[in-house]
Formats: sequence, C-alpha cells, structure tokens
Amino acid sequence: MSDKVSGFFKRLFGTEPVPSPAPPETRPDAPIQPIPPVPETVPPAPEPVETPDLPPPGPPETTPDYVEEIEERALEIQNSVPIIPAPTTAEMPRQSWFSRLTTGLKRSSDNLTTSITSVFTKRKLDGATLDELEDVLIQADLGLETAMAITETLRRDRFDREVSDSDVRSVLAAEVEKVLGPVARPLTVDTTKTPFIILMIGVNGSGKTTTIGKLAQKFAGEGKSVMLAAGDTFRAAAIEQLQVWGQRTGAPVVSRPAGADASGLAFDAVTQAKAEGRDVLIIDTAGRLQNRDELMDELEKVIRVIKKVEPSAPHATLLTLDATTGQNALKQVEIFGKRAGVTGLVMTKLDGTARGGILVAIAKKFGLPVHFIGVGEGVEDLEPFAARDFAKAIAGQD
Ligand SMILES: Nc1nc2c(ncn2[C@@H]2O[C@H](COP(=O)(O)OP(=O)(O)O)[C@@H](O)[C@H]2O)c(=O)[nH]1
Ligand SMILES: [Mg+2]
Repeated sequence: MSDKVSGFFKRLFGTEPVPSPAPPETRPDAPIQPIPPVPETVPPAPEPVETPDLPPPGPPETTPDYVEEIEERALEIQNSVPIIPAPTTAEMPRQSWFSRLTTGLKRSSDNLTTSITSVFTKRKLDGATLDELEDVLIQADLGLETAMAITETLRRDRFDREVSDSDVRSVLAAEVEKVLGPVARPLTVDTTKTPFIILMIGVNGSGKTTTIGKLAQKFAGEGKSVMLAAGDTFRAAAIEQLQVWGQRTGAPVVSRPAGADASGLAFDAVTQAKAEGRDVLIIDTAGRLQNRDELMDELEKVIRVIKKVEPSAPHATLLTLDATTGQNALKQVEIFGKRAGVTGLVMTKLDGTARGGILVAIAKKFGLPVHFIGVGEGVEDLEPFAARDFAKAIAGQD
C-alpha cells in the first residue's frame, strides 16, 4: 500500500491498516497482479475529515446529524480514490488466526483493560466501583444490557470482596461469549440451489467488494464454481476492483459499463449464472448510506428483479459492517434489515480498531448471525466468526 493510501486510511479511520503483505514484485512466484495504477488525480488529503471514531458513544437514537455528515463526507472521499485490493497472502508466512485477532483487537481490549485495571487496583467491590465499571463497558461500545449483565454478575458473586482486574476480565470474557455464542453461525451454502445467490450490501467503504473477493476465494477453494456480479454500477473503479478480484480468484465477473442500471445487471447475472449452472453467484451493490431513501429504493428494486428470475433468491443477504464505525453500525443494521432483509453479518476491519465492542451490542440487539469477520485487506483475511476467540481477545486474555 502506498504511503499516500496508507496515510489516507489513517486519517479516515484513525488507525493504520494491518501492514499489507510484501508487494507483488518482491514475490516472483506470485501471480501477476493486474492492479490498476493510482492516477495522479488522487485528491489531496482531506483536511476537514476528522476520524469517525470521534463522536461520543451513546445510544444510536442520539447520534447527532453531524456524525452522519462527517461519515458521508469521509466515505465520498474514500470512494473517489480507486481501491487497490491487497495481494494475496496465500504464500506468505502467517500469524495464527487467534494471534491476528488478538493483535487486531488490541486497541479495543487495551482501552477496556487499562480502564478496568484503574478501577480495580486493590479495591473492594462496592457500588461506586461497579458504577465506574459499567461506564467503562458502555464506553467500549458493548451496549447497556451487556454492561449491566457484567456488573450484575460481579455484584452477585463478589460484592464486598476484593477483586482483581483479571477476575473482572474473566467475567467480561464469559459474558461476551454468552452474547456472541448464539450468533456465531457459519454461512451455509445450500447446494440444492444452483446458483446459491448471495447479495452483498452495506454503506460505502464498509468492505463489500473486498469481502466478495475473499468469499470467492473460499468457495473456489472448496471446489465450487463461482460467478461475481459487478452490481456497483456507479463507479468504473468499483467495477474494475471486482474484476481484479475475479481474475485473482478465477471467478468470471458479469459487468456492464459504469452508469448502467444496477437491477438490469443483476438480471443479467442471475440469468447467466443459472444458465451456466454455477454453484454460487455473489452480487456486489453500490455502497449507500442507510439514510438515503432513494438509494434504498434502488436496492429494493435490485432485489425484486433478482426474485423475478429466481423467486427463492437472494438466498443470503449479507450486510458488511465496518468495525471502526462504532455506534452508527447499530443504525445500519436496523435500516438495512428493514429495507433489504439482512440474513447475516460480516464485520470487517477488526484489525486495529478500538471499537470492536460494537459487535457485542449488535449481537445482543438484533441476534442476527455473524458469519465472518475481516481482519485485513488480503484475500485470506476473512475468518469464520468464533465467539470464544473474540471474547477472549477483547477481554485481553491469552
Ligand atoms: N484493514 C482492513 N481493511 C479492509 C478490510 N475489509 C476491507 N478493507 C478495506 O476497506 C476499503 C473499502 O473496502 P471495499 O471492499 O472497497 O468497500 P465497499 O465500498 O463496501 O465495497 C478498502 O481499502 C479495503 O481494502 C478488513 O477487514 N481490514
Ligand atoms: Mg465496493
């Protein structure tokens, strides 16, 4: 990743991405990477864009308008930069999955555990300590209910006794696991459907296209024949980005020129995938903000058209959520759920965010399956979601 893009990422998300694997030219064994060059027209770093991490945590209803404006602006800027998918990490030595998750969630867990330590250094558990702890947990985006469940467990079992921060972290891990256990469900491809049609939705920059590339790789690795549909017809760069993933994973990409009607493209793709007897078709969509009615209408139209060709489809409607977004993610799940019928979630960018706790609040509130989490930009950086690993990582347990 160029310094320009990396710096840009940092400004946008307030965090560095996990270092990309070595560039292709240092790996002679790697396949040729048809990466589009970043044109000179890349806009200068946007000064007014502050990190979207800034808004104070609080229930989603109280999210002030300016938050959405900042996010919208940030996403617009991001989308004006052609996105270059990172090279495959297939041949690179890799950290274990758990250690990558722990590293990724370090900022989330550091925030939490430092606060917990400061609350619980050699103190008896009294009402004031429990209140302080509850605040810490709420600030970590875990949600009010989970925060209260944790403090209640401690009150019940340990009140008036001395507690250490590691006791508290164990309770934290156990409660988080309790919430996440029921939603950690794999994405099952129904093989009686040919094709099994997956619709990928979410706000701009949340990781739809990248996740499609990673999923295509997974399915291809399982011997499935995959087709992709470049349903983000708004931007030429988005179509190219999916084509790059198609080449990388060997999946043909159905596309139309930029500006074409997205539902027409979806129609073509479903028809073609059916005719060819493909196992899986994954349809990309243009990023949209959940508060833009007309764009949501268009998404509904895409779904209607898909159903015209295949009434049982889409068989999975996956919402990608950017972990760095924080509380706004709750709103996204709510609105996309209402308008498009979300069947499962993929949380991306869990590498290096301080706001990973939001997944707990989302699980508690919606109970939607969480199929995968993204922990980097590479093709291998998508993992089935495992509740215990996540709980341990966020509580800072080894
Ligand atoms: N660090 C990190 N970056 C990611 C992850 N998933 C996606 N990205 C990056 O986020 C940016 C936006 O992703 P993209 O797939 O284009 O989002 P889309 O607009 O929803 O299609 C790209 O630069 C991706 O490389 C992830 O799990 N971790
Ligand atoms: Mg995209």
